Amino acid sequence: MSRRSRAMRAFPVAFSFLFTTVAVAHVTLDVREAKAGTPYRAVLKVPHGCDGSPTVKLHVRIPQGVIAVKPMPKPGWQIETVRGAYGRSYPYYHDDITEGVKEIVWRGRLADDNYDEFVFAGFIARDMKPGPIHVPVTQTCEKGETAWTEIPAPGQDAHALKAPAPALLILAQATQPASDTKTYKAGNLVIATPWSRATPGGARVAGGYMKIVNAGQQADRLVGGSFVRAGRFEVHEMAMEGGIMKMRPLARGLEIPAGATIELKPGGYHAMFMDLRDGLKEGETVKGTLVFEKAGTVEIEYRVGPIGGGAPSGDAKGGHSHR
Ligand SMILES: [Cu+2]
Repeated sequence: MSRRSRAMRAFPVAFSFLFTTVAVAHVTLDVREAKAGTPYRAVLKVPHGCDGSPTVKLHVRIPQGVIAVKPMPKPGWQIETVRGAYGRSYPYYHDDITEGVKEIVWRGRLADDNYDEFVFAGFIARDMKPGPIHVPVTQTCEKGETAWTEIPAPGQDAHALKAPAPALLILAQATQPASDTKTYKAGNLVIATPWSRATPGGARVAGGYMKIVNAGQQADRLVGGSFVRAGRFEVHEMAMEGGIMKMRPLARGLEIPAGATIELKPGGYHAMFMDLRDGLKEGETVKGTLVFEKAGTVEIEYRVGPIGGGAPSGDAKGGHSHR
């Protein structure tokens, strides 16, 4: 490097030292707060290499509770992901998910005097407890490596650490809309609190959930219906197929035995809205119909809850109640 360029570089370095905190020199997240139960776009900022050596690899470990992770491709960089079991199931959009991306590796080259960002999208699990979580990152350079994996002890200032892991503060989940116990009647059937979930961008399907109570002496059958925002409506069940839970349409509809309460819920029976024309947003209500073999057609409204949210009334989360 020439004398001249060295001199020119001295100025910005001096200024950044005066006007910004030490943390600028670390690998950090651009947005450092996220609400439980909301999508999160993680932007990892890489301000320099390892002691002057260019970065050739960034290895990111996804913390527990950050689910449905997808890395954003970067021109000039190769992406590798490691998938694995979450060790539990998380409600997410239409289904419950139990596995996903747990590690991301970017390979490429970033000169020490350049800055770059590495992005992944994910979702903060609905039941994440408020408080800090950490995203350990290992930065490998042509010469050397920095493990951004130090986690401050309770009460300790992260600035005291040499190579702190990028931190993200989880905030309490967005408040659920007030429980709405709207019911609809069709003959001897009562349909309670139909609901759906907000859809991530571009999704073409959504699930419809509710409780159906048959107060009559005869069985009935949910054989179809409609959803104003969807091209098609189907009634689905979840079934084990080769060790994997899969959903499939119920060709003869869903039986509602006399005296029984059938719950349509994530991971179980559900209405399936297909060919969605536009996404569902939290808080809106969307009209539809249900068609029963005996009770006929009934108009209902679905309340749209958050992505990955549960039933609006807490009691709807119990086990199957139809046997
Ligand atoms: Cu389905």
